[in-house]
Amino acid sequence: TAKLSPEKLLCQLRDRVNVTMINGSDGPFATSEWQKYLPRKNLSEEVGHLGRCAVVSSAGSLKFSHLGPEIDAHDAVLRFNGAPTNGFQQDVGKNTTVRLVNSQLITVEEHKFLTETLYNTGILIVWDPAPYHADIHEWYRKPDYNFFENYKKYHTKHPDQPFYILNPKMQWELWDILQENSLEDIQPNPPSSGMLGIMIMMTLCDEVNVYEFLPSKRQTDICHYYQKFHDRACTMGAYHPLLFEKNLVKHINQGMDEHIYTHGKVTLPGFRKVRC
Ligand code: NCC
Repeated sequence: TAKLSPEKLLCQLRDRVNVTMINGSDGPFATSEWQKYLPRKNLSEEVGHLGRCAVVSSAGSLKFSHLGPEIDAHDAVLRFNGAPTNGFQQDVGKNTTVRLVNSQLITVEEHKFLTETLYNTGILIVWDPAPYHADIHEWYRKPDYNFFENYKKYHTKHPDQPFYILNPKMQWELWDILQENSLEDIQPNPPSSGMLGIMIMMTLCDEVNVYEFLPSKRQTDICHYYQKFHDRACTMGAYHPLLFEKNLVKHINQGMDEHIYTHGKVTLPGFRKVRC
Protein backbone atom coordinates (compact mmCIF):
# COMPACT_ATOMS: atom_id res chain seq x y z
CA THR A 1 0.00 0.00 0.00
CA ALA A 2 2.93 2.37 0.57
CA LYS A 3 3.45 4.91 -2.17
CA LEU A 4 7.14 5.64 -1.74
CA SER A 5 10.05 3.25 -2.21
CA PRO A 6 11.54 2.01 1.06
CA GLU A 7 14.63 4.18 0.47
CA LYS A 8 12.59 7.34 -0.07
CA LEU A 9 10.38 6.58 2.90
CA LEU A 10 13.41 6.21 5.17
CA CYS A 11 14.66 9.59 3.96
CA GLN A 12 11.28 11.19 4.67
CA LEU A 13 11.28 9.75 8.17
CA ARG A 14 14.86 10.88 8.77
CA ASP A 15 14.33 14.40 7.46
CA ARG A 16 10.80 15.25 8.58
CA VAL A 17 10.38 13.62 11.98
CA ASN A 18 12.26 15.58 14.62
CA VAL A 19 12.84 13.23 17.51
CA THR A 20 13.67 15.58 20.36
CA MET A 21 13.05 15.75 24.07
CA ILE A 22 11.70 18.77 25.90
CA ASN A 23 14.52 20.90 27.30
CA GLY A 24 14.69 23.87 29.60
CA SER A 25 14.59 26.39 26.77
CA ASP A 26 11.31 25.13 25.26
CA GLY A 27 8.52 27.69 25.71
CA PRO A 28 6.56 26.94 28.88
CA PHE A 29 9.44 24.85 30.27
CA ALA A 30 11.83 27.82 30.30
CA THR A 31 11.17 28.54 33.97
CA SER A 32 13.49 28.19 36.95
CA GLU A 33 11.14 25.57 38.38
CA TRP A 34 11.33 23.30 35.32
CA GLN A 35 15.16 23.59 35.22
CA LYS A 36 15.18 21.58 38.46
CA TYR A 37 13.38 18.66 36.83
CA LEU A 38 14.38 18.36 33.19
CA PRO A 39 17.54 16.34 32.44
CA ARG A 40 20.67 18.42 31.88
CA LYS A 41 22.15 16.09 29.27
CA ASN A 42 20.41 15.50 26.01
CA LEU A 43 19.32 11.93 25.36
CA SER A 44 22.02 11.00 22.84
CA GLU A 45 24.75 12.23 25.22
CA GLU A 46 23.12 10.22 27.98
CA VAL A 47 23.06 6.91 26.05
CA GLY A 48 26.28 7.43 24.06
CA HIS A 49 26.89 5.90 20.64
CA LEU A 50 24.71 2.80 20.27
CA GLY A 51 25.32 0.08 17.70
CA ARG A 52 22.65 -2.62 17.70
CA CYS A 53 19.42 -1.88 19.55
CA ALA A 54 16.30 -3.88 20.33
CA VAL A 55 12.73 -2.61 20.59
CA VAL A 56 10.49 -5.10 22.41
CA SER A 57 6.76 -4.74 21.82
CA SER A 58 4.45 -5.90 24.58
CA ALA A 59 2.55 -8.33 22.37
CA GLY A 60 1.21 -11.64 23.66
CA SER A 61 3.10 -13.39 20.88
CA LEU A 62 6.36 -12.88 22.81
CA LYS A 63 5.16 -15.57 25.20
CA PHE A 64 7.05 -18.85 24.60
CA SER A 65 9.31 -17.09 22.06
CA HIS A 66 12.59 -17.80 23.92
CA LEU A 67 13.88 -14.54 22.45
CA GLY A 68 15.34 -13.33 25.78
CA PRO A 69 19.03 -14.11 25.12
CA GLU A 70 18.85 -12.68 21.60
CA ILE A 71 17.22 -9.47 22.89
CA ASP A 72 19.77 -9.09 25.70
CA ALA A 73 22.66 -9.40 23.21
CA HIS A 74 21.91 -5.86 21.94
CA ASP A 75 23.72 -2.71 23.09
CA ALA A 76 20.43 -1.22 24.27
CA VAL A 77 16.85 -2.42 24.80
CA LEU A 78 13.69 -0.29 24.72
CA ARG A 79 10.46 -1.44 26.41
CA PHE A 80 7.01 0.06 26.82
CA ASN A 81 4.71 1.13 29.62
CA GLY A 82 4.35 -1.49 32.36
CA ALA A 83 5.99 -4.35 30.44
CA PRO A 84 7.90 -6.41 33.03
CA THR A 85 11.09 -8.46 32.67
CA ASN A 86 10.99 -10.28 36.04
CA GLY A 87 9.49 -13.69 35.48
CA PHE A 88 9.59 -13.29 31.68
CA GLN A 89 13.34 -13.17 31.02
CA GLN A 90 13.41 -16.26 28.82
CA ASP A 91 11.04 -14.63 26.37
CA VAL A 92 11.81 -10.89 26.61
CA GLY A 93 15.26 -10.63 28.22
CA LYS A 94 16.29 -8.81 31.37
CA ASN A 95 17.96 -5.60 30.18
CA THR A 96 16.07 -2.33 29.97
CA THR A 97 17.97 0.70 28.70
CA VAL A 98 15.00 2.90 27.86
CA ARG A 99 11.36 2.65 28.91
CA LEU A 100 8.83 4.67 26.92
CA VAL A 101 5.61 5.30 28.83
CA ASN A 102 2.42 7.09 27.86
CA SER A 103 1.06 9.97 29.92
CA GLN A 104 -1.98 7.94 30.99
CA LEU A 105 0.24 5.38 32.67
CA ILE A 106 2.02 7.94 34.81
CA THR A 107 -1.14 9.89 35.65
CA VAL A 108 -3.80 7.29 36.41
CA GLU A 109 -3.43 6.05 39.99
CA GLU A 110 -4.18 2.36 39.31
CA HIS A 111 -0.95 1.93 37.33
CA LYS A 112 1.09 2.70 40.48
CA PHE A 113 3.77 4.53 38.51
CA LEU A 114 5.11 6.28 41.61
CA THR A 115 5.60 3.09 43.60
CA GLU A 116 6.19 0.12 41.24
CA THR A 117 9.93 -0.71 41.24
CA LEU A 118 9.70 -1.84 37.61
CA TYR A 119 9.99 1.80 36.56
CA ASN A 120 13.20 2.44 38.49
CA THR A 121 15.52 0.86 35.89
CA GLY A 122 16.81 2.57 32.78
CA ILE A 123 16.06 5.90 31.19
CA LEU A 124 12.40 6.94 31.25
CA ILE A 125 10.67 8.83 28.46
CA VAL A 126 7.05 9.94 28.70
CA TRP A 127 4.86 11.06 25.80
CA ASP A 128 1.39 12.58 25.69
CA PRO A 129 -1.09 12.63 22.78
CA ALA A 130 -1.04 16.31 21.81
CA PRO A 131 -3.65 17.95 19.58
CA TYR A 132 -2.80 17.82 15.86
CA HIS A 133 0.19 20.11 15.22
CA ALA A 134 -0.60 22.13 18.35
CA ASP A 135 2.14 24.47 19.46
CA ILE A 136 3.94 23.67 22.65
CA HIS A 137 2.07 26.33 24.70
CA GLU A 138 -1.31 25.08 23.61
CA TRP A 139 -0.33 21.51 24.47
CA TYR A 140 1.13 22.54 27.84
CA ARG A 141 -2.14 24.18 28.80
CA LYS A 142 -4.21 21.23 27.66
CA PRO A 143 -2.31 17.93 27.66
CA ASP A 144 -4.34 14.75 27.03
CA TYR A 145 -3.41 13.59 30.55
CA ASN A 146 -2.09 16.09 33.02
CA PHE A 147 1.05 14.14 33.83
CA PHE A 148 3.26 17.07 34.87
CA GLU A 149 2.60 16.74 38.61
CA ASN A 150 3.43 13.03 38.68
CA TYR A 151 6.47 13.64 36.49
CA LYS A 152 7.78 16.06 39.11
CA LYS A 153 6.88 13.76 42.00
CA TYR A 154 8.66 10.82 40.40
CA HIS A 155 11.74 12.91 39.67
CA THR A 156 11.85 14.12 43.26
CA LYS A 157 11.80 10.50 44.47
CA HIS A 158 14.37 9.34 41.88
CA PRO A 159 16.54 12.39 41.14
CA ASP A 160 19.36 10.37 39.55
CA GLN A 161 17.23 8.50 37.02
CA PRO A 162 17.10 10.33 33.68
CA PHE A 163 13.48 11.10 32.84
CA TYR A 164 12.68 12.81 29.55
CA ILE A 165 9.50 14.26 28.04
CA LEU A 166 9.16 13.54 24.33
CA ASN A 167 8.59 16.68 22.31
CA PRO A 168 4.98 16.19 21.12
CA LYS A 169 5.54 17.66 17.68
CA MET A 170 7.19 14.48 16.42
CA GLN A 171 4.03 12.36 16.74
CA TRP A 172 2.20 14.40 14.12
CA GLU A 173 5.21 14.72 11.83
CA LEU A 174 5.21 10.94 11.84
CA TRP A 175 1.44 10.68 11.50
CA ASP A 176 1.55 12.89 8.36
CA ILE A 177 4.00 10.45 6.75
CA LEU A 178 1.81 7.49 7.73
CA GLN A 179 -1.19 9.21 6.13
CA GLU A 180 0.65 10.20 2.96
CA ASN A 181 1.70 6.61 2.46
CA SER A 182 -1.69 5.03 3.03
CA LEU A 183 -4.42 4.65 0.46
CA GLU A 184 -7.11 5.07 3.10
CA ASP A 185 -7.81 7.84 5.58
CA ILE A 186 -6.27 6.94 8.88
CA GLN A 187 -7.72 7.79 12.27
CA PRO A 188 -6.61 11.22 13.51
CA ASN A 189 -4.93 9.85 16.63
CA PRO A 190 -1.20 9.74 17.33
CA PRO A 191 0.91 6.66 16.57
CA SER A 192 1.27 4.00 19.26
CA SER A 193 4.08 3.95 21.79
CA GLY A 194 5.51 1.11 19.72
CA MET A 195 5.95 3.24 16.61
CA LEU A 196 7.29 6.20 18.61
CA GLY A 197 9.82 3.92 20.32
CA ILE A 198 11.01 2.60 16.97
CA MET A 199 11.62 6.18 15.80
CA ILE A 200 13.50 7.04 19.00
CA MET A 201 15.83 4.05 18.61
CA MET A 202 16.38 4.75 14.88
CA THR A 203 17.64 8.16 16.01
CA LEU A 204 20.04 6.75 18.63
CA CYS A 205 21.32 3.50 17.09
CA ASP A 206 23.11 2.18 14.00
CA GLU A 207 20.67 -0.73 13.64
CA VAL A 208 17.32 -1.48 15.26
CA ASN A 209 15.77 -4.93 15.65
CA VAL A 210 12.10 -4.76 16.53
CA TYR A 211 10.50 -7.81 18.15
CA GLU A 212 6.84 -8.85 17.75
CA PHE A 213 5.63 -5.51 16.42
CA LEU A 214 4.95 -7.40 13.21
CA PRO A 215 3.48 -10.59 14.59
CA SER A 216 5.23 -13.93 14.11
CA LYS A 217 3.74 -17.38 13.75
CA ARG A 218 2.96 -17.05 17.48
CA GLN A 219 0.37 -14.33 16.75
CA THR A 220 -2.41 -14.47 19.33
CA ASP A 221 -5.41 -12.51 20.58
CA ILE A 222 -3.72 -12.33 23.98
CA CYS A 223 -2.97 -8.66 24.33
CA HIS A 224 0.26 -8.66 26.37
CA TYR A 225 2.86 -11.33 27.15
CA TYR A 226 2.44 -10.46 30.82
CA GLN A 227 -1.38 -10.62 31.16
CA LYS A 228 -4.23 -13.02 30.43
CA PHE A 229 -6.39 -10.39 28.76
CA HIS A 230 -7.64 -11.12 25.18
CA ASP A 231 -8.31 -8.35 22.67
CA ARG A 232 -7.52 -8.37 18.95
CA ALA A 233 -7.43 -4.57 18.95
CA CYS A 234 -4.10 -4.72 20.81
CA THR A 235 -2.41 -6.13 17.71
CA MET A 236 -4.62 -4.57 15.03
CA GLY A 237 -5.26 -1.17 16.60
CA ALA A 238 -8.31 0.86 17.55
CA TYR A 239 -7.33 4.27 18.90
CA HIS A 240 -3.83 4.19 17.39
CA PRO A 241 -3.31 3.75 13.62
CA LEU A 242 -1.47 0.54 14.43
CA LEU A 243 -2.21 -1.33 11.19
CA PHE A 244 -0.82 1.56 9.14
CA GLU A 245 2.25 1.74 11.36
CA LYS A 246 2.84 -1.96 10.85
CA ASN A 247 2.46 -1.69 7.07
CA LEU A 248 5.02 1.10 7.02
CA VAL A 249 7.49 -0.84 9.17
CA LYS A 250 7.04 -3.91 6.96
CA HIS A 251 7.82 -1.75 3.92
CA ILE A 252 11.15 -0.51 5.32
CA ASN A 253 12.22 -3.84 6.83
CA GLN A 254 15.76 -4.73 5.76
CA GLY A 255 15.69 -8.17 7.37
CA MET A 256 14.31 -11.36 5.88
CA ASP A 257 10.56 -12.04 5.75
CA GLU A 258 11.31 -15.42 7.28
CA HIS A 259 12.57 -13.67 10.43
CA ILE A 260 9.20 -11.98 10.81
CA TYR A 261 7.55 -15.38 10.73
CA THR A 262 9.98 -17.12 13.09
CA HIS A 263 11.10 -14.31 15.42
CA GLY A 264 8.56 -11.53 14.86
CA LYS A 265 11.71 -9.62 13.99
CA VAL A 266 12.28 -6.72 11.62
CA THR A 267 15.63 -5.00 11.10
CA LEU A 268 15.70 -1.26 10.46
CA PRO A 269 18.67 1.01 9.80
CA GLY A 270 19.52 3.80 12.19
CA PHE A 271 19.05 7.23 10.61
CA ARG A 272 22.84 7.75 10.77
CA LYS A 273 23.15 4.94 8.23
CA VAL A 274 20.50 6.26 5.85
CA ARG A 275 21.88 8.00 2.73
CA CYS A 276 19.51 10.24 0.82
O1 NCC B 1 -0.43 -2.05 25.19
P1 NCC B 1 0.73 -1.15 25.12
O2 NCC B 1 0.30 0.16 24.26
O3 NCC B 1 1.38 -0.76 26.42
O4 NCC B 1 1.81 -1.84 24.19
C1 NCC B 1 3.04 -1.20 23.83
C2 NCC B 1 3.23 -1.27 22.34
O5 NCC B 1 3.40 -2.63 21.90
C3 NCC B 1 2.77 -2.84 20.63
N1 NCC B 1 1.80 -3.96 20.76
C4 NCC B 1 1.23 -4.26 21.96
C5 NCC B 1 0.37 -5.34 22.06
C6 NCC B 1 0.09 -6.11 20.93
N2 NCC B 1 -0.70 -7.21 20.99
N3 NCC B 1 0.65 -5.78 19.75
C7 NCC B 1 1.50 -4.74 19.64
O6 NCC B 1 2.02 -4.46 18.55
C8 NCC B 1 2.11 -1.52 20.24
O7 NCC B 1 2.96 -0.84 19.34
C9 NCC B 1 2.04 -0.75 21.55
O8 NCC B 1 2.17 0.65 21.35
C10 NCC B 1 0.51 2.48 24.02
O9 NCC B 1 0.79 2.48 22.81
O10 NCC B 1 0.97 3.30 24.84
C11 NCC B 1 -0.42 1.36 24.53
O11 NCC B 1 -0.69 1.56 25.93
C12 NCC B 1 -1.80 0.84 26.50
C13 NCC B 1 -1.91 1.22 28.01
O12 NCC B 1 -2.20 2.60 28.13
C14 NCC B 1 -0.55 0.95 28.71
O13 NCC B 1 -0.16 -0.41 28.55
C15 NCC B 1 -0.61 1.26 30.19
O14 NCC B 1 -1.50 0.40 30.85
C16 NCC B 1 -3.08 1.12 25.74
N4 NCC B 1 -4.17 0.33 26.32
C17 NCC B 1 -5.22 0.88 26.94
O15 NCC B 1 -5.31 2.10 27.09
C18 NCC B 1 -6.26 -0.07 27.46
C19 NCC B 1 -2.89 0.69 24.28
O16 NCC B 1 -4.05 0.98 23.53
C20 NCC B 1 -1.69 1.41 23.67
